[in-house]
Amino acid sequence: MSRILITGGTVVGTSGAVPTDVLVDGETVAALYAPGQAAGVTADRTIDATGKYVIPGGIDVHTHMELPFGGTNASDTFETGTRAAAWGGTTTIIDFAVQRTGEVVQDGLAAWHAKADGNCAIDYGFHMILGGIDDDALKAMDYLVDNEGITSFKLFMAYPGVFYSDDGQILQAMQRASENGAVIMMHCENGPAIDVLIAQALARGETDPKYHGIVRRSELEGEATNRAVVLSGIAHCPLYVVHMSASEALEAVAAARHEGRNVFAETCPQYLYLTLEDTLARPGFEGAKWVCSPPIRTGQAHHQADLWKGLRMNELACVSTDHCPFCMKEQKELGLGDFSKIPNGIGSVEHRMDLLYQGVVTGNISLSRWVETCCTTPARMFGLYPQKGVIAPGSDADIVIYDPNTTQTITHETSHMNMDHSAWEGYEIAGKVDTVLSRGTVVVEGNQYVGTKGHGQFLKRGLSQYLN
Ligand code: DUC
Ligand code: ZN
Ligand code: ZN
Repeated sequence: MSRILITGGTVVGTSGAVPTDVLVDGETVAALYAPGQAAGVTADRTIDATGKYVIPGGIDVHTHMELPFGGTNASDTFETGTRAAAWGGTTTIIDFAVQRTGEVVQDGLAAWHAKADGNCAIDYGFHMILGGIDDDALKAMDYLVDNEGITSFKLFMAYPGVFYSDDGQILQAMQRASENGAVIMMHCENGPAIDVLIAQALARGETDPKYHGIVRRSELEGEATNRAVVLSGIAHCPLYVVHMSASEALEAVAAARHEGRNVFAETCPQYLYLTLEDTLARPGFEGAKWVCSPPIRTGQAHHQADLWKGLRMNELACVSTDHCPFCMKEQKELGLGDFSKIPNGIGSVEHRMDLLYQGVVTGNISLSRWVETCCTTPARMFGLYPQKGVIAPGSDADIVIYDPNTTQTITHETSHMNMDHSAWEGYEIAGKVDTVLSRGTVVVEGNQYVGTKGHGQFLKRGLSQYLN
């Protein structure tokens, strides 16, 4: 295996940015050198990173490749989605394997392995969605933690009839997690109440995409988040609230954290940058591009400012994408004339690192916090650290060389996700991914993808290291 010396760059970690040369030997980082100290070091290849940041590869802990949802399948396969992730400086994803109601958990997991095995450009792990909690599913949780490297389980307070669990089921799964050490990840929206509001809106003839954002009210995300926090307190289990979009939800998590509870949360770029008025409310059916749940919130309230503050204050631990792409043609179009039938999801796996870097440019977060929320904390939260999430001797050489002096504009034509549009069309980005290494192999350089399908390996994860 080859040795690569990355010289002249500034390594960014959670505690700061320091000019450092990095030696990669085979699949791992071999050594770090202060400037000038690597003079006698031999390598097969030297990469000049002068003027650039050298950061740990991004970790997106919330993706849905090929998810069957809303009568169709998310349009990125593991092959196309992980390649797009690599383009954008993400070198690990954690996708959600699915147990539907009535299915055996291990069968759902086997189906997900079959989709991903041999197809991925970068390393990947799985969380498990539990859509049917019964005695067998509870036993399966122990089995997955002990044997399969799956240490986090997602439950849904929304989508009755699809993924929904009631409060009793949720409490039982949380009690099991408190025994086996797993993290419970929660989709916090009050689904039964939302379904009533959906039916009432449709009966009034309110069928356009914008009503998706109106009926899925932020109070119902706040209420569900609070309920999840209370239930996890009773069960004494760690709780990780996924894709947070609303101030009311942040308040519930912040209050629990203030009490010292093991309650964590993530948000996603769409909630930090997009507003209902600019997206879902566009004329005609165009708003369908941005239908996701929880929905993109109104710009008239202060959700975005609160989420940025939450990121700065560690009330929000991670930024993921909830990458769940659907094309307009034949997919989003399923909801023409009925917003509730539009498949829920946005594709962003390629743009997360760039989009969050804009928070550094605008002063909303620091350079270190960018790396912490997008790379390091995701690894620690989900049992991958220090193999992933840090540039240190012995860690996997998942490395991104990021050029802060190049600008780019996001367009569908220049993106690599398997979609017929971009939710980020026209977004100006200050900064650009220059070179990406995945376990010591260069997979992106010189504006080319040079990786291979099947390079990515399944990661058996340990327990969350945030709890140790
Ligand atoms: N939200 C989405 O937008 N898509 C997939 C599932 C989810 O919870
Ligand atoms: Zn969800
Ligand atoms: Zn999701």
